[in-house]
Amino acid sequence: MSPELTARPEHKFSFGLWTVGNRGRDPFGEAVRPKIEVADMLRGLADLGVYGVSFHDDDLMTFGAPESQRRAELDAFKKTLDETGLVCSMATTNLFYHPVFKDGAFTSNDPQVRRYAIQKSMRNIDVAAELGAPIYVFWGGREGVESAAAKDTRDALARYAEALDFLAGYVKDKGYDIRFALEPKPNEPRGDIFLPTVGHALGFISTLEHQEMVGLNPEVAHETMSGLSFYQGVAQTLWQGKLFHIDLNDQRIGRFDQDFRFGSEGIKDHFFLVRLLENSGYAGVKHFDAHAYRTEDVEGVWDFARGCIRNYLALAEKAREFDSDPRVAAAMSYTGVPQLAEPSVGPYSTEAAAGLMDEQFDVDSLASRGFGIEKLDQLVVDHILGIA
Ligand code: GLT
Ligand code: MN
Ligand code: MN
Repeated sequence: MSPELTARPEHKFSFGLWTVGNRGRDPFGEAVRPKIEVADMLRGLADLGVYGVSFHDDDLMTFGAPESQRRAELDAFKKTLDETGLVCSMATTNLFYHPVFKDGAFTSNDPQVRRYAIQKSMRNIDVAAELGAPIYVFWGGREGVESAAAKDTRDALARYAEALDFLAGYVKDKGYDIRFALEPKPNEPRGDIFLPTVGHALGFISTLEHQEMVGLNPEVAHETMSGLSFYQGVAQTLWQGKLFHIDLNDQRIGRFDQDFRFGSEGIKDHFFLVRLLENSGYAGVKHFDAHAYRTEDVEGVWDFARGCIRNYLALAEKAREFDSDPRVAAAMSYTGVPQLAEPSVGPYSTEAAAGLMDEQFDVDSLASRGFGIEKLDQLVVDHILGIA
């Protein structure tokens, strides 16, 4: 195997400003790394062959600063995007950091906070449109509760939907070419967060007024925190045509949100994930929402960023090798993988139902079959370990 393990823009990798910009603060300790200037982050990312960057309003333009200063910060960002050739691939609102959002943003019990959160989002949607960002993410980190006595969840979900309907109306009214992507997370920073998993979010989207313009931004770490299979969540999201964006990182089950370097923990899961993304025709960006270990200095930050890319490209190469191995095709055929793509009964008709009723099944013979999955899965492991 001789994969080229460095990125080119056509791979469509992206990073958030807050990822390489993470200074290692955690609830128990202060920053351990110096601030990297936005322009230096963009240059560093462009040098790695990255395609895009994403930002929160407050990453880019100083919160509460006069409009003239915010405009200057935005113009400087646009200039560096032009110089580096990077694309602004996603934007989002910081609705979690300022104390005003301690009880939530779109779902705060205080209607004035809710109106402010929607206004803050509208302002940054204008910026996203100016920068040409096609995706606007909503991560509702503060949308939740510690005590279920504090909110009627049904009201909270109604307010959440109301805010998204309003903002979708704003995008349409302005004629912006922007789609929304909701990012589920089960907990942290709230005790319980609304829309905790991919499944909850997919169900919620079907209640929205402009549901065609709302999809998901699932994150490896968040689904894994719940002990759920990220692969299965992404596969269903793709099947429902709702994979608008994806947050790639790594995580151990049952821990806090670790946001580790992509591919540093669950290698087998990530093999299947990368294979799915590569084979599905997913055309969006592959967005790394992760950060370097707190032990690292600035050099370690760039090692971290290179590692995310390297692991993705290596797994993509492994997936291609796996899919072109004739032993894999034979094992899959034995297992019946291609047969699952064939309809079982076809669409309902009275005749089809009568035909099925008349059919005789040799249940014992059907039950005696082995599916050969041990052999197939060992080929997966052999390919990942490089011993196939
Ligand atoms: C925050 C969170 C991420 C979200 C970002 C978008 S902010 O860092 O942990 O998972 O994707 O708001
Ligand atoms: Mn994320
Ligand atoms: Mn996370």
